[in-house]
Amino acid sequence: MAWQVAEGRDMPLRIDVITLFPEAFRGVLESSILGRALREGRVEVVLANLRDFALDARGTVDDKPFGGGPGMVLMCEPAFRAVEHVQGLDPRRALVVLLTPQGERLTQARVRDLAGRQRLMLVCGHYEGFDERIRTLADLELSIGDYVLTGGEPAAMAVIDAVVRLLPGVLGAEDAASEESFNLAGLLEYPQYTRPREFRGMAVPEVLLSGNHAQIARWRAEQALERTRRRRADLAGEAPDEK
Ligand code: 6GU
Repeated sequence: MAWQVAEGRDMPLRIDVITLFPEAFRGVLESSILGRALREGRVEVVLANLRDFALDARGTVDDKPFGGGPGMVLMCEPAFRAVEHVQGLDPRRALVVLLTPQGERLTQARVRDLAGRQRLMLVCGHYEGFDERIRTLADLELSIGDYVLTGGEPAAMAVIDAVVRLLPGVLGAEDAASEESFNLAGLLEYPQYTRPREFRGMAVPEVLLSGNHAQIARWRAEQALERTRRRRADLAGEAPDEK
């Protein structure tokens, strides 16, 4: 109906997480902004334990790699059973996201894309790796940076946090606006200060105390651009400074 098009979503985002460590998510999901978003029904997070989908009663989910080598590899069957079962828990088809250091590097543009979906399923890899065939379950593989974690859980938490803060009503109107103006411009934030005006010889820049809002806005824009050039020339669309 014409008057319903504004939001583009008639149910809150649902995020399913498949993990060997569901308990690791509890604290993160209860904390401040995420906790409030969940309590207010702005997002739904459903945790599934991969071990519950093992073929044997002992809950075996990993095995030795064919061809030899160190460590254990996540087996196909539990992963396929888990993803297929969880997919069926809701009529909306979830975008299946595999967390792996070999995935696409997560960016704010991808976070915006994910925040616009109806349903996500985050699958956390573990052990030394997973059977290559598990990749066929994924619509998308994501990494949160060029370093190696012992498992995908901290990466899944980072994805959840970054996505949920973009959902309607999760942050105040001011923060939502700053996401638009600054992150869309692709710049780092400008420096911020609060009381006291002077602390251990470090003074708050005069312009911020001036009450001249046009001048303050100009100073902040200059600072954001300068900071981005110095620290992240890649974001400013310039060659990085010599180290
Ligand atoms: Cl998604 N998983 C693991 N194990 N390590 C990572 C990662 C993911 N992203 C960066 N490092």
